[in-house]
Amino acid sequence: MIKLYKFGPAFGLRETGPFVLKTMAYMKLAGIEFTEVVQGDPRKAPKKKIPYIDDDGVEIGDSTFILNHLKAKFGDPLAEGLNAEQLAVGQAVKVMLEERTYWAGMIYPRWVKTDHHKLIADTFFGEIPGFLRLRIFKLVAKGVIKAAEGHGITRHGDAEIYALGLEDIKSVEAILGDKYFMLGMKPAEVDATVYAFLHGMAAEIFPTPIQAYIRSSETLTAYLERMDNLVFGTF
Ligand SMILES: N[C@@H](CCC(=O)N[C@@H](CS)C(=O)NCC(=O)O)C(=O)O
Repeated sequence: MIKLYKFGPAFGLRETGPFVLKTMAYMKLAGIEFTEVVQGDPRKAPKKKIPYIDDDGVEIGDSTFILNHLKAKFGDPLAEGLNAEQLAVGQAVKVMLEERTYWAGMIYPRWVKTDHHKLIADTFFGEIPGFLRLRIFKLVAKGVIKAAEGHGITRHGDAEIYALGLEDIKSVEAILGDKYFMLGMKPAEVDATVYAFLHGMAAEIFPTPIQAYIRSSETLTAYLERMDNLVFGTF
């Protein structure tokens, strides 16, 4: 049985790692069985990031390579009936959310801004005694802030960063329109990414202009509910 290494639920979210939730959503939508293992330490992962899977002793890191492995092994049921243009739209939306919106809507408000540092430190490093906890957290946050600088998102001002994220979210909303799923009436691979990232960015506990927009959009909230029901079977 495939083992999926994840952070686990917190902050009122199904899972704190959007790339983990994407992978879970994909496997559930594709009908692939797996077990979940909590792994809070990315240094133990093959690519030093979470998620990774263990498939019969073979470890694979990175959600895209995990999905590629699963598609090679089990086929690609979520691509059935889709044409090349639809698949390309899915690919573009996926990369937008994972490589840009993620930085504007999740990394920046949670790790770069200091508003929620205590909450995050207490959640992720709760087992470390109080006097050390914030110091360890600050060390980890320093690495994330450096990565955000390298990515480039923090070269912009606060309003600019959220404006970039909002452009992306509004594009997702426009593509979704009145369809049930991003590419039509049945869920596709891109829906795993869209669901996971919207779910994370809509978290009540982390207010941002992006969160407010998602929560105020009937299209996006109905989609989130639909996907959540489909993935977690809460109909
Ligand atoms: N491209 C990777 C991204 C995974 C990722 O960024 N995971 C983050 C948590 S959301 C992580 O493990 N960060 C730890 C670190 O960078 O040290 C994927 O698709 O799986």
